[in-house]
Amino acid sequence: MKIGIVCYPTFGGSGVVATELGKALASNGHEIHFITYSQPARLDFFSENLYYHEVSMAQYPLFDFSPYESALASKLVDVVKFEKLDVLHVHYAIPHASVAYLAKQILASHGINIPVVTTLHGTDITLVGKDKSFSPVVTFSINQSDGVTTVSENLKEQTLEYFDVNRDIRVIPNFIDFSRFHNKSKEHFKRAIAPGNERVITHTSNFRKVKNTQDVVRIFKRVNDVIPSKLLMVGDGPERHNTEELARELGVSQEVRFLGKQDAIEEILSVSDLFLMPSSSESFGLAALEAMACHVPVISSNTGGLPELNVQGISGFLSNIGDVDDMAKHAIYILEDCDRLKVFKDAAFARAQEFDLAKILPLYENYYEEVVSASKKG
Ligand code: GMT
Repeated sequence: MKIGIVCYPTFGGSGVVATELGKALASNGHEIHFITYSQPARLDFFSENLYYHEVSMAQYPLFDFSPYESALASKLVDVVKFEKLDVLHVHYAIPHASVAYLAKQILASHGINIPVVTTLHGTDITLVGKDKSFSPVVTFSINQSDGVTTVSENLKEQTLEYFDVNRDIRVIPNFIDFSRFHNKSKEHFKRAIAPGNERVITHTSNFRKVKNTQDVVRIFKRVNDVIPSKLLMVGDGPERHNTEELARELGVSQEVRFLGKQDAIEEILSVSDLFLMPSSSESFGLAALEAMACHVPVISSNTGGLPELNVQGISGFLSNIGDVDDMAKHAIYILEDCDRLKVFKDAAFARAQEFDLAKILPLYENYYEEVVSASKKG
C-alpha cells in the first residue's frame, strides 16, 4: 500500500509511534510518505520505501500566527495526488484530523477519494481536545474520519465520554521494537553512574505538568533514605527547573542526574533497575513499555491506560496519583532483595513481549485494508 503519515516530528510519544510504525510498514514492503514540518526525530535511516515531504510555509507580515493548517492541507493534496496514496494516517487529532478532512474535501473536488485514518494518542482528547476552543473541531473530525484508533481501551472510553462520537473506534495499543529496545550489556556505563553499586532508578518524559516529575524526586528521596540509589532524569521540558530545585531542597541533588534529551534511551534503560511514571494522565505509557522491554519493572500511577500495560505485583506496581508513599513503599519492596528484583525484571520483559511490534503491526495493516475497502464501497 501507499500510505501517507502525518505526525508531530518531535520527541513526543505520538510522533515516536507514528515514525516507528512508518519504518516498520516500509520494512514490510509498503511505500510510506511522511508529511511533517521537519524530519521526524526517529526517522534516522534510509530505506527505499521511505519518503519525507516537508511542509514549508510562505511568511507574510500580516500573519501574526502562521497558517500551518493551510500549508499542511495543501501539501497533503499535492502528495496524495502525485504519489497516488491509498490512505492517509494522521496521528494526534489537533490539527491533523481536521486538516486531513479539508484535504480530503479538496481532493474529492478533483475526483480523488482518499480514506483518512486518525489515531488519537491521549492529550489530544484528555487535555487539549476537551477544551472548548478545540472540542467542536475534534468531534467533527473524529466523526468524519474513515477510521479512528485509540492507543488504549481507556482512551476509547474517554473519547466516547467527552465527545459526541457516532462511529466505531478500534483500539490498537502502542508497540515496541525489540531489535532496538532490549537489555544491552553496559557494565562500564553502570559503574560510571553507580560506582558504589547503587540501584539505578530512571524516569524519561517531556517534563510537562502531567508527568508529575516532582513526585519522581519525592519517591526517590524516600527510596534513597533506605536503599543507596541513583536517579537518572531523561528528557527536558517546562517542569525541569522546579524538579531540579526540589532535588536540592530535599538534599538528594548529588544522587540525581538530569541528562536532558537523549537518543540512546535503550542504553540508559539497560543500566536501570526501576522505572518511575507517576503521571496524572497517561493514555498508554510508551516510555514505561520501552523500560519493560529492557527488563526494567515499573512503578506507576493507575491512571488512564497504565493498568492495561503495567500488571499490579507482576511487572511492577500501580498507585493512586500523588500517593508517593505507596509508590516508594513498592519501589523499596522491589529493590531491597536481589532475587525479587530479578523476578520483577523478568516479568516486566515478559509483559512487554505482548506488545511486540510483530504482533501489533498486522493490526494496523488489516485496519488500513478494511478502511480502504469500505471507503471504495461507500
Ligand atoms: O506523553 C506525552 O506527553 C506525549 C504524548 C504525545 O501525544 O506525543 O504521548 C501520548 O501518546 C503516547 C503514544 O501513543 C502514549 O504512550 C502516552 O501515554 C500519551 N501521553 C499522555 O496521554 C499524557
